[in-house]
Amino acid sequence: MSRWDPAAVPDLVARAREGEAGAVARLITLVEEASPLLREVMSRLQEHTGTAHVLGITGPPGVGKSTSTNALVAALRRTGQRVGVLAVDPSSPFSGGALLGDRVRMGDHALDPGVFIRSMGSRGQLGGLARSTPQAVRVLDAAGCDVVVVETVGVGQSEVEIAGLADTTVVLVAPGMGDGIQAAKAGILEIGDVYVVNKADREGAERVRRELRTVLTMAELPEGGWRPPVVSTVASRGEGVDDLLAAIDRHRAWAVSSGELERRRTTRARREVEAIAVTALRERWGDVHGRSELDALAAGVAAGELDPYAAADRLLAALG
Ligand SMILES: Nc1nc2c(ncn2[C@@H]2O[C@H](COP(=O)(O)OP(=O)(O)OP(=O)(O)O)[C@@H](O)[C@H]2O)c(=O)[nH]1
Ligand SMILES: [Mg+2]
Repeated sequence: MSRWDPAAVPDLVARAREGEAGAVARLITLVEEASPLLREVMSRLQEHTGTAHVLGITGPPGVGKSTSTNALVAALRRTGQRVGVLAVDPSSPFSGGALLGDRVRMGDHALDPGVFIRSMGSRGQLGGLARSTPQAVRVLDAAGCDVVVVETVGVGQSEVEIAGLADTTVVLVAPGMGDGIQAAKAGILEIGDVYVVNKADREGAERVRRELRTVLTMAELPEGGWRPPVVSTVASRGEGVDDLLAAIDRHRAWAVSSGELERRRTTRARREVEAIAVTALRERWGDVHGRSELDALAAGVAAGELDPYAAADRLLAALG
């Protein structure tokens, strides 16, 4: 059976739906590779998606995202929920394997069949995170995950955007690094639904919490809006994790009743569709590039026979 055999898709999707880890992993690899099989995979997954709650976890490097995710997974597992974890590292090329650090910190769950953990890079990927993250979420959702946690390092704008498109976005800060003020600069004060001051065992945690509270209380809130709470945790000891889960649950209930969940999912879908369309356009563009059409147009422009706008119009017409 060839690597791209479309005949293998129905079986692969069926096995993933039964929660077979190998099949889930294979589907996410197809997502990373922007495989031509994705068209069929996504059409088969469609009717089985929409039930997972997508939890975005972001914050500066080293703030404790993986440790918190590990603790959250443990708490969710105690209530019998199935959990998917996507650790997205925008600075690394896609690898298919778990990053060493994540493997160590989430190692508690490595053998649990109710937990899927996957690291995804994005550098050099077609369509980037805007396409691959929602698609990987879709795979985990269809595989029966009740919650999908997307951990992203909050360094660049695009990562902040990805994290901000979760159903519930949790922003982590810690004393002595990326405190309240720095967080505001990084733009993460706009995207959090729940804020966590992690490393509450460290000096300065209380001050960071107060600062954050103050900033969040000052923000104007529309009628019936959501005021993000601030939760303190010591993720490495699992302290405060139940409070965090309770805050997440409250946000989820509000998002459902206010219509915000639907709005966010629509926005997420819009980005995904856009990314797929732009990628397809680029591929067709590549075909045009490869043809002699552009050469002829370029020669015409260089010779002064054609103005560049007219040439571009003809090129676009060739894209069909
Ligand atoms: N003192 C203390 N250390 C913590 C706490 N939570 C996490 N750590 C430690 O902080 C370090 C970084 O934790 P990670 O969970 O890897 O942080 P991260 O945000 O996932 O890091 P990146 O993925 O590299 O951005 C590890 O050494 C953890 O053991 C905490 O509540 N208190
Ligand atoms: Mg991490």
